[in-house]
Amino acid sequence: HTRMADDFKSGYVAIVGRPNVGKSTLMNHLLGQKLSITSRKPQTTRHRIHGILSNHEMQAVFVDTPGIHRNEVRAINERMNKAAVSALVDVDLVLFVVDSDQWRDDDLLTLQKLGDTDLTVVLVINKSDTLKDKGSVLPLIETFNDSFDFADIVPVSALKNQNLDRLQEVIASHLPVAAPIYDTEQITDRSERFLASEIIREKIMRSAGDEVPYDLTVQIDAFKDEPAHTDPKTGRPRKACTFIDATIYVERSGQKAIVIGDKGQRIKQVGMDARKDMEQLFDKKIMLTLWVKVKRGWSDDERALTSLGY
Ligand code: GDP
Ligand code: K
Ligand code: MG
Repeated sequence: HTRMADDFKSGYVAIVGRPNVGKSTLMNHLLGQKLSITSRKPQTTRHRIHGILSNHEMQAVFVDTPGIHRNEVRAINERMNKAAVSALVDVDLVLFVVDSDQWRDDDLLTLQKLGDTDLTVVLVINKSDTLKDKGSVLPLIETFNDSFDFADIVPVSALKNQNLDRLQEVIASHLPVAAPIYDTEQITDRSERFLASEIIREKIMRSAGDEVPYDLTVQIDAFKDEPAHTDPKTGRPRKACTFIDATIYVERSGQKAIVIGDKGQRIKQVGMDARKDMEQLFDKKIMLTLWVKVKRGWSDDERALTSLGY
């Protein structure tokens, strides 16, 4: 048990910005753990998730948000918008993330919303690895600086882990002196059950690419930890293992066929990839069983959304 420094800092840090600028990648790489799922598709992140970074001087509780969507009519998008906005209530710091190569009016629009608050905002210019000429980021800085009073500006590459140490220092400098919010051993506020369903969803989104919309969801039907034991029949030692049964819900039978794939190839690969990630994240042996079912119109149905945990 080590004694906490008197000037230990802690607080909530919201990561906001347009879809696909790299918010989830940034959180994962700051934590050194893949907690939030990522893909090239916008709207990959549907849920709010806390990622907890603790070191000897601070604890930052990152809030990865779904992007803020405009002109969305369907129930699921309204829920996502609410999650994005409510993430900003009571945070100590906002990381406003932009893509160094592809910034546009949408970014400024999100920034305007922040302008109405008195939040401390750090501009994080991500994907700096994609810039051939580092100087080309200067007009971006100028434009954004004109429209907002940032506490700091930090260029990074989340994917390549460039300048993330500097970003950590900047974050610590803006957090209030306070005791840690979560246990310093903890890395997320989410259950393994939840993380398992997100990992499966990521593998489908990545593998099925543009063929399935984001209208699919994953429900964990069973999550059973079996401790290490001696098999009563054979007398042989059995390693600890977690049995996970999950159902992938899609909206149409055509989508079901796509998720399953030719001769079941895709679902088999999804299962193997998901299991690998889970074993790494949970640090235990996993047995994963996947099912695919059609649940018509679930993303428009408030009742169904609630039963699936939104
Ligand atoms: P989000 O929608 O803002 O959460 O974005 P994601 O974290 O899902 O990332 C969107 C895409 O950008 C993914 O394909 C990432 O691999 C990619 N990406 C994220 N950060 C970087 C970066 O620093 N450099 C490059 N080249 N790509 C990145
Ligand atoms: K994304
Ligand atoms: Mg995301």
